[in-house]
Amino acid sequence: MSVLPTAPIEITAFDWVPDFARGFVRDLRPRWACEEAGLDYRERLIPVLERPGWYYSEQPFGQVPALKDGDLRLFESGAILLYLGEKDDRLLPKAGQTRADTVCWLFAALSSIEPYTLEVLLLKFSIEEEWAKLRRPSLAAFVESRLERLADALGGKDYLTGRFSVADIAMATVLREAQHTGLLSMPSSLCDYVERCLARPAFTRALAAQLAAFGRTEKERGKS
Ligand SMILES: N[C@@H](CCC(=O)N[C@@H](CS)C(=O)NCC(=O)O)C(=O)O
Repeated sequence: MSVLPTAPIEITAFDWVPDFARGFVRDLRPRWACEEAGLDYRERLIPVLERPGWYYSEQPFGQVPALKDGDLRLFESGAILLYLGEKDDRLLPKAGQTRADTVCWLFAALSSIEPYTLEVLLLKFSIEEEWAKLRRPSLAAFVESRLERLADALGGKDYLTGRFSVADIAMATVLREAQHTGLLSMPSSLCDYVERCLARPAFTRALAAQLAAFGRTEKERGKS
Protein backbone atom coordinates (compact mmCIF):
# COMPACT_ATOMS: atom_id res chain seq x y z
CA MET A 1 0.00 0.00 0.00
CA SER A 2 1.64 3.07 -1.29
CA VAL A 3 1.27 5.96 -3.65
CA LEU A 4 1.72 4.33 -7.03
CA PRO A 5 1.17 6.21 -10.32
CA THR A 6 -0.34 3.10 -11.97
CA ALA A 7 -2.79 2.21 -9.19
CA PRO A 8 -6.46 1.97 -10.25
CA ILE A 9 -7.64 4.06 -7.30
CA GLU A 10 -7.06 7.79 -7.72
CA ILE A 11 -7.40 10.27 -4.85
CA THR A 12 -7.72 13.96 -5.66
CA ALA A 13 -6.00 16.27 -3.20
CA PHE A 14 -4.68 19.82 -3.18
CA ASP A 15 -1.13 20.42 -4.39
CA TRP A 16 -0.57 23.08 -1.75
CA VAL A 17 -2.34 24.49 1.33
CA PRO A 18 -1.21 27.02 3.95
CA ASP A 19 0.88 25.66 6.81
CA PHE A 20 -1.97 25.61 9.34
CA ALA A 21 -3.97 23.19 7.15
CA ARG A 22 -1.14 20.79 6.36
CA GLY A 23 -1.81 17.34 7.69
CA PHE A 24 -5.49 18.16 8.17
CA VAL A 25 -6.84 18.18 4.62
CA ARG A 26 -9.61 15.63 4.25
CA ASP A 27 -7.90 13.52 1.59
CA LEU A 28 -6.17 12.15 4.68
CA ARG A 29 -9.28 10.01 5.23
CA PRO A 30 -9.21 7.99 2.00
CA ARG A 31 -5.41 7.83 2.15
CA TRP A 32 -5.70 6.35 5.65
CA ALA A 33 -8.40 3.86 4.58
CA CYS A 34 -6.26 2.72 1.63
CA GLU A 35 -3.30 2.26 3.92
CA GLU A 36 -5.36 0.21 6.38
CA ALA A 37 -6.76 -1.98 3.60
CA GLY A 38 -3.44 -2.42 1.80
CA LEU A 39 -4.72 -0.67 -1.34
CA ASP A 40 -2.33 1.23 -3.57
CA TYR A 41 -3.57 4.58 -4.84
CA ARG A 42 -2.38 7.30 -7.14
CA GLU A 43 -2.68 11.00 -6.46
CA ARG A 44 -4.16 13.73 -8.60
CA LEU A 45 -3.14 17.08 -7.19
CA ILE A 46 -5.13 20.18 -8.09
CA PRO A 47 -4.41 23.80 -7.18
CA VAL A 48 -6.42 25.04 -4.20
CA LEU A 49 -6.35 28.68 -5.27
CA GLU A 50 -7.33 28.20 -8.91
CA ARG A 51 -9.42 25.08 -9.02
CA PRO A 52 -9.91 23.86 -12.56
CA GLY A 53 -13.43 24.40 -13.94
CA TRP A 54 -13.74 20.75 -14.99
CA TYR A 55 -13.24 19.62 -11.40
CA TYR A 56 -16.71 20.90 -10.40
CA SER A 57 -18.29 18.17 -12.53
CA GLU A 58 -16.55 15.64 -10.27
CA GLN A 59 -16.92 17.47 -6.97
CA PRO A 60 -19.78 19.99 -7.12
CA PHE A 61 -18.22 22.22 -4.46
CA GLY A 62 -14.68 22.01 -5.77
CA GLN A 63 -13.55 20.41 -2.51
CA VAL A 64 -11.22 17.52 -1.85
CA PRO A 65 -11.18 14.59 -1.60
CA ALA A 66 -12.67 12.96 -4.67
CA LEU A 67 -11.95 9.38 -5.65
CA LYS A 68 -11.90 7.47 -8.90
CA ASP A 69 -11.71 3.72 -9.18
CA GLY A 70 -11.75 2.68 -12.81
CA ASP A 71 -14.90 4.31 -14.25
CA LEU A 72 -16.44 4.92 -10.84
CA ARG A 73 -16.31 8.41 -9.31
CA LEU A 74 -17.10 9.46 -5.77
CA PHE A 75 -17.00 12.64 -3.73
CA GLU A 76 -17.60 13.34 -0.01
CA SER A 77 -15.12 11.70 2.32
CA GLY A 78 -17.91 9.78 4.11
CA ALA A 79 -19.13 8.20 0.88
CA ILE A 80 -15.54 7.44 -0.08
CA LEU A 81 -14.87 5.78 3.28
CA LEU A 82 -17.97 3.62 2.86
CA TYR A 83 -16.81 2.64 -0.63
CA LEU A 84 -13.30 1.77 0.50
CA GLY A 85 -14.69 -0.03 3.56
CA GLU A 86 -16.67 -2.31 1.25
CA LYS A 87 -13.37 -3.52 -0.15
CA ASP A 88 -12.12 -4.83 3.18
CA ASP A 89 -14.33 -6.19 5.92
CA ARG A 90 -11.73 -5.28 8.51
CA LEU A 91 -12.82 -1.68 7.82
CA LEU A 92 -16.53 -2.39 7.30
CA PRO A 93 -17.97 -5.80 8.17
CA LYS A 94 -20.14 -7.32 5.43
CA ALA A 95 -23.23 -7.82 7.62
CA GLY A 96 -24.63 -7.87 11.11
CA GLN A 97 -24.76 -5.47 14.02
CA THR A 98 -21.11 -4.43 13.79
CA ARG A 99 -21.66 -3.30 10.20
CA ALA A 100 -24.77 -1.37 11.25
CA ASP A 101 -22.85 0.20 14.13
CA THR A 102 -19.98 1.14 11.82
CA VAL A 103 -22.31 2.91 9.37
CA CYS A 104 -24.12 4.69 12.23
CA TRP A 105 -20.85 5.92 13.73
CA LEU A 106 -19.51 7.02 10.37
CA PHE A 107 -22.58 9.20 9.90
CA ALA A 108 -22.43 10.35 13.53
CA ALA A 109 -18.86 11.56 13.08
CA LEU A 110 -19.69 13.54 9.96
CA SER A 111 -23.16 14.81 10.77
CA SER A 112 -23.47 14.94 14.57
CA ILE A 113 -19.96 16.01 15.52
CA GLU A 114 -18.06 17.51 12.57
CA PRO A 115 -20.45 20.38 11.71
CA TYR A 116 -20.06 21.75 15.24
CA THR A 117 -16.31 21.23 15.57
CA LEU A 118 -15.95 22.85 12.15
CA GLU A 119 -17.87 25.86 13.44
CA VAL A 120 -15.36 26.08 16.30
CA LEU A 121 -12.53 25.99 13.77
CA LEU A 122 -14.12 28.73 11.66
CA LEU A 123 -14.71 30.80 14.78
CA LYS A 124 -11.01 30.54 15.59
CA PHE A 125 -10.20 32.49 12.42
CA SER A 126 -12.30 35.41 13.70
CA ILE A 127 -11.56 35.02 17.41
CA GLU A 128 -10.80 38.72 17.92
CA GLU A 129 -14.08 39.83 16.42
CA GLU A 130 -16.98 40.80 18.65
CA TRP A 131 -19.42 38.26 17.22
CA ALA A 132 -16.89 35.45 17.77
CA LYS A 133 -16.36 36.47 21.40
CA LEU A 134 -20.12 36.38 21.94
CA ARG A 135 -20.58 33.03 20.15
CA ARG A 136 -17.66 31.15 21.67
CA PRO A 137 -19.00 30.23 25.18
CA SER A 138 -22.33 28.77 24.03
CA LEU A 139 -20.75 26.95 21.08
CA ALA A 140 -17.97 25.49 23.24
CA ALA A 141 -20.52 24.39 25.87
CA PHE A 142 -22.63 22.69 23.20
CA VAL A 143 -19.72 20.89 21.56
CA GLU A 144 -18.22 19.85 24.88
CA SER A 145 -21.53 18.34 26.03
CA ARG A 146 -21.69 16.40 22.76
CA LEU A 147 -18.13 15.18 23.33
CA GLU A 148 -19.14 14.02 26.83
CA ARG A 149 -21.93 11.95 25.24
CA LEU A 150 -19.49 10.54 22.74
CA ALA A 151 -17.10 9.59 25.55
CA ASP A 152 -19.99 7.85 27.36
CA ALA A 153 -20.85 5.89 24.22
CA LEU A 154 -17.24 4.89 23.66
CA GLY A 155 -17.08 3.67 27.26
CA GLY A 156 -14.13 1.37 27.80
CA LYS A 157 -13.90 0.30 24.16
CA ASP A 158 -10.75 0.85 22.15
CA TYR A 159 -12.74 1.83 19.05
CA LEU A 160 -16.29 2.99 18.37
CA THR A 161 -17.65 -0.45 17.48
CA GLY A 162 -15.11 -2.34 19.53
CA ARG A 163 -12.89 -2.97 16.50
CA PHE A 164 -11.17 -0.44 14.23
CA SER A 165 -13.24 0.63 11.23
CA VAL A 166 -13.87 3.43 8.73
CA ALA A 167 -15.98 5.07 11.45
CA ASP A 168 -12.81 5.56 13.51
CA ILE A 169 -11.04 7.13 10.53
CA ALA A 170 -13.85 9.67 10.32
CA MET A 171 -14.20 10.26 14.06
CA ALA A 172 -10.48 10.43 14.84
CA THR A 173 -9.85 12.96 12.06
CA VAL A 174 -12.79 15.07 13.25
CA LEU A 175 -11.62 15.01 16.88
CA ARG A 176 -7.99 15.62 15.95
CA GLU A 177 -9.01 18.78 14.12
CA ALA A 178 -11.12 19.82 17.12
CA GLN A 179 -8.14 19.33 19.43
CA HIS A 180 -6.03 21.38 17.07
CA THR A 181 -8.26 24.44 17.54
CA GLY A 182 -7.14 24.59 21.17
CA LEU A 183 -10.56 26.07 21.99
CA LEU A 184 -12.27 22.97 23.38
CA SER A 185 -11.77 20.74 26.34
CA MET A 186 -12.11 17.06 25.51
CA PRO A 187 -12.71 14.17 27.93
CA SER A 188 -9.48 12.30 28.60
CA SER A 189 -10.93 9.03 27.31
CA LEU A 190 -11.52 10.72 23.92
CA CYS A 191 -7.98 12.11 23.92
CA ASP A 192 -6.75 8.55 24.55
CA TYR A 193 -9.00 7.29 21.75
CA VAL A 194 -7.61 9.82 19.26
CA GLU A 195 -4.07 8.96 20.32
CA ARG A 196 -4.78 5.24 19.88
CA CYS A 197 -6.17 5.79 16.38
CA LEU A 198 -3.32 8.07 15.33
CA ALA A 199 -0.75 5.59 16.62
CA ARG A 200 -1.75 3.18 13.85
CA PRO A 201 1.05 2.82 11.29
CA ALA A 202 -1.49 3.32 8.47
CA PHE A 203 -2.27 6.82 9.77
CA THR A 204 1.44 7.69 9.92
CA ARG A 205 1.87 6.62 6.30
CA ALA A 206 -1.22 8.52 5.14
CA LEU A 207 -0.08 11.69 6.88
CA ALA A 208 3.43 11.37 5.47
CA ALA A 209 2.00 10.95 1.96
CA GLN A 210 -0.13 14.10 2.25
CA LEU A 211 2.82 16.14 3.54
CA ALA A 212 5.15 14.69 0.91
CA ALA A 213 2.79 15.89 -1.85
CA PHE A 214 3.02 19.48 -0.56
CA GLY A 215 6.79 19.12 -0.32
CA ARG A 216 7.02 17.98 -3.95
CA THR A 217 4.91 20.89 -5.17
CA GLU A 218 7.09 23.37 -3.32
CA LYS A 219 10.21 21.80 -4.72
CA GLU A 220 8.82 22.01 -8.25
CA ARG A 221 7.79 25.64 -7.73
CA GLY A 222 11.24 26.42 -6.38
CA LYS A 223 12.75 25.11 -9.62
CA SER A 224 10.48 27.10 -11.93
N1 LIG B 1 -17.95 17.28 3.37
C1 LIG B 1 -16.76 17.28 2.57
C2 LIG B 1 -15.88 18.40 3.05
C3 LIG B 1 -14.63 18.48 2.24
C4 LIG B 1 -13.81 19.68 2.63
O1 LIG B 1 -14.21 20.50 3.46
N2 LIG B 1 -12.63 19.78 2.02
C5 LIG B 1 -11.81 20.93 2.23
C6 LIG B 1 -10.38 20.52 2.49
S1 LIG B 1 -10.25 19.71 4.06
C7 LIG B 1 -11.83 21.77 0.98
O2 LIG B 1 -11.80 21.25 -0.11
N3 LIG B 1 -11.85 23.09 1.18
C8 LIG B 1 -11.89 24.04 0.13
C9 LIG B 1 -13.26 24.58 -0.11
O3 LIG B 1 -14.18 24.27 0.66
O4 LIG B 1 -13.42 25.31 -1.07
C10 LIG B 1 -16.03 15.94 2.70
O5 LIG B 1 -16.04 15.39 3.81
O6 LIG B 1 -15.47 15.44 1.70
